[in-house]
Amino acid sequence: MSEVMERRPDAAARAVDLDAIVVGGGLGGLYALNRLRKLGLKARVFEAGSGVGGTWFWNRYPGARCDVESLEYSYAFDNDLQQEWHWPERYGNQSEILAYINHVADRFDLRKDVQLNTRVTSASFDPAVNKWTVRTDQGDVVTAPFCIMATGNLSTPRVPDFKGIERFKGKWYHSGLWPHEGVDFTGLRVAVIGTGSSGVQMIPLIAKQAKHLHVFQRTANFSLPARNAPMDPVREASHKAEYVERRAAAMLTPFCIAGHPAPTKSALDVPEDERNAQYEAKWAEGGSISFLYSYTDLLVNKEANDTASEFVRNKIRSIVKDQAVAELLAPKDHPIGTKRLCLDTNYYETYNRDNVTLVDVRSAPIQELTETGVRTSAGEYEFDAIVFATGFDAMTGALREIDIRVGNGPTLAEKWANGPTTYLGLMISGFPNMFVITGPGSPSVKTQMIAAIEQHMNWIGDCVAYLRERDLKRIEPSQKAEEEWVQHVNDVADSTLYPMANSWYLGSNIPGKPRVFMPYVGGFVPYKAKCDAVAANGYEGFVLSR
Ligand code: N01
Repeated sequence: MSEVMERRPDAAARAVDLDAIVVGGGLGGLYALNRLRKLGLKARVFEAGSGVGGTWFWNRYPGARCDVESLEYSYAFDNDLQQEWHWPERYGNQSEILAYINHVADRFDLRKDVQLNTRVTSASFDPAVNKWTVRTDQGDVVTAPFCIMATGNLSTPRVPDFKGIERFKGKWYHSGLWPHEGVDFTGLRVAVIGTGSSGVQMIPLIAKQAKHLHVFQRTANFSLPARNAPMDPVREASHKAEYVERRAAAMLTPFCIAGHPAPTKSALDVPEDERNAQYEAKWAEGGSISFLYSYTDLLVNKEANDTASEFVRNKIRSIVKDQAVAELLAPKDHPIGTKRLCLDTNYYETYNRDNVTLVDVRSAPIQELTETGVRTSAGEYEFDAIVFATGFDAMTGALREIDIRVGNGPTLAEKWANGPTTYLGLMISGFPNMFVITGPGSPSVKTQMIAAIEQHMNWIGDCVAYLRERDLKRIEPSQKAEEEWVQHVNDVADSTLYPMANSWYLGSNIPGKPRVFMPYVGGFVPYKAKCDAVAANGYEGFVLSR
């Protein structure tokens, strides 16, 4: 960690005027800083954590690993960077990805403009001077014409408000706020609550350490084997030889990941044995994208999806020895892929261990935490440690926590009381000169996130350059353009099976959150084409002014 990062300037020295303020020092914020610097802008990043890395800084739970392959899940903006970096495994784990992000921060000398340990508390736009004033919990007051929210999609961890949580005498943890020194569960009685991607990754590893592990499952989730392995040097070399072409090819896929030939057939147009052989091959290969890309219609046709869902249910039944447990683990309430499809290493196998018990909290919900553990409507369980793998206030949580307003107008949280509205997921009408990286209404979490970040920030950089070249001081979407985009995002989601699942895509994991499908699932290609056309047409749908 550099000296510059740790130095805490005094309050007076911190009242500064910049060209752009970036909120968040993860993959989005760091790339934003790099891009803004290339335009000659003076920018500063504010980051709440004590290090850069965002998601990969906070999520240090056992088994934390990306579900996109490491050769894909990295920045594309600098060919030397992608040629030089060596990923040791097929999928990067948390510490490898964090090391990569720190390497990027050093290599591009980003740290001197990143202020750590600083949480942005408010951002207010003064229409008289067309400037944002951002305040932080460290007393900073910073002004700039542009504010870029790189606040992340899964950055507001959520611990359910269980009655009695303060009484619990053991230790509790959340996957997204994991202690840096790690946690040793050896010999302990442990509960994991939640079976999303985080739970599915940590459960096999905690089971190996704990005296006994109880997994509290409310909704069974589909998971596929990741088939992680050490990086194959031949594969790495051939990938690197074609890196630039592969990145370009990725931009022509729905999710910005190259190497998976587009499906050509409906699942219903092939005989059952051929279909199952196809699923079997994908299961053996590992990875979620390739599995869901087996046929054209797995995410739009329930009957087609049933074939894939049933294949995976049968796999669960074949792996888990106790058939009652297998049936509980086999999801029946949503089509495969409509909640984030998990990738695991020995997840279902873990339920064959003698020291692991699955607790169904759908039929017998958790009522409260007690001094010694968890009480459900079916009984009481004693624990030394409880792990909440209960997810995040996704996509809007981090933005709603900041007091964002224009003049004396309503806050962004108030504007979004009935669900987030944006134009292209990039900007919000009524909030000029504030850009969001991978905001709701953009493909974001339905793509390779780093590619989505780069596409957004390149668009934002071009937009800022366009305004500055023309001495334009202000940009915001028209109400009409925003309404039409929101309608389009909803129409596209409604043409798929996604709304059939109660997922964080819909905000349904947060009590009281409006049920609105947040990511754009029309695919990256049409989305980028729309963004590019909007820019080429003089920022169509936006109001630009002096
Ligand atoms: O969170 P989740 P996550 N009582 O919201 C349960 C990314 N990610 O941290 O489904 C009992 O998916 C909840 O149950 P239900 C990835 O995009 C990626 O696991 O709401 N249970 C669910 O089982 C992912 O999708 C990677 O009924 C409660 C779980 O907690 C996203 O982050 C790794 C409960 C939450 O699952 C979020 O994943 C990790 C309650 N009161 C994360 N409240 C990789 O790249 C919630 N639950 C591999």
